[in-house]
Amino acid sequence: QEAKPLATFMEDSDLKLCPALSPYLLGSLKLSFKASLTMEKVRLNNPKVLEGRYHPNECRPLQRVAILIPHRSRERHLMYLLEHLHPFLQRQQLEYGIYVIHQAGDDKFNRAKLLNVGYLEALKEHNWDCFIFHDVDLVPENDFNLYLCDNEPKHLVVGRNVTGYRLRYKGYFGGVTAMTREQFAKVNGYSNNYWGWGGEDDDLRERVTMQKMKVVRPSPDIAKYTMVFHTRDSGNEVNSERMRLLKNVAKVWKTDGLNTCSYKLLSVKHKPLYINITADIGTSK
Ligand code: UD2
Ligand code: MN
Repeated sequence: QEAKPLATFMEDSDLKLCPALSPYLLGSLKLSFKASLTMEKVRLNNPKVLEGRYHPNECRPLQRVAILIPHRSRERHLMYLLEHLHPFLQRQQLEYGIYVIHQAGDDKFNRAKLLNVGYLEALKEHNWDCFIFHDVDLVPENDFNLYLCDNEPKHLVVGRNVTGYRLRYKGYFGGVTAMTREQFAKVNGYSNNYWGWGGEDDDLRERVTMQKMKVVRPSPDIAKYTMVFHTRDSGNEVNSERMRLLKNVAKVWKTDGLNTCSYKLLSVKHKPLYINITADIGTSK
C-alpha cells in the first residue's frame, strides 16, 4: 500500500515561524474585574479556544506552552484570569493549553505537588516545550511579558500592584515562573512535601541554583501583575515546617520530586476554556 502524503503536516511545516515579537502586542493595559462577568461570557469572547487549547494559523509558533494553575475554591479568580490570559496568549501567537490542577478533599493545600501533577499529566496529552507555573490570582498587565521559556528558568513576576511593583526579596521565585520541560526535569520538579503556605517557591529556586542554572527576569516595567484581592484561604495556613524543609533541599531533591510524585487521578475534564485535572494528592500527615 502506498503511503499517503502527510498533507496537513506539510502545510504546517511550510508555514513561516512566528516572529520573535508578535505584531499584535498592545503593551501595558489597565485591568478591571467586573462583578457581572460570567464564565459563559468569557467563553463567547474566546471563540478560537478549543477545550483550553489554541494555536495560531498564521505562523508556526515558537514554543508549545502549557500553563499550569494550582487550584481549590477560587472560581472567581480563575474566571478573571482566563478572561485576560486567553486574549493575552493569543496576542503573543503562542500554541498553548491551560491546565487547572484541582486538589480534591480539604487537607492542607499543596501548591507544589499539584504543579508536579500538572506537568506529568499535561505531558501525557501533548509534547509541551515550556511550562508556566501560574498562581490563579495573578493577572499579567503587559503582553510584552512573553509566556515563553528561556535558556535559563524565568521568573515573570517582578512586581505586583499590591506591593508597589517591587521585587519581594532577592531570590524570590514565586507567583509565575517559566521552565522548559528539560529544565524542570533536571531539578526533579518541585518538592512534594510542602503542605500549607510558603517555602515551596524558595525550594524550587534552590534546586535551580544547585543545577548551576540561574533565574532570569524580564524588565520591571514589563513584568507587572495585578493580584486579585484575597485573604489567606482556610486549608492553606502557614507551613511551620518550611524553614526546616528548606535546609534539606540538597539532601533530598533527588528522592523528592517528579520521580516520587504519587497521586490518584480522579478526573480529566476538557472544558471549553481549560483542562481540569482533579487529583487526590494524599495527606500532610
Ligand atoms: C505567594 C506566591 C505563591 C506561593 C505562595 C506560598 C506570589 C505572588 N505568590 O502567594 O506563588 O509561593 O505565596 O505558597 O508571591 N490556591 C488555591 N486555593 C487555596 C490556596 C491556594 O487555589 O485554597 C492556589 C492559587 O493558585 C493561589 C496559589 O495557590 O494563587 C498561592 O496561594 P495564595 O495566593 O494564597 O498565596 P500568596 O498570594 O501569598
Ligand atoms: Mn495570591
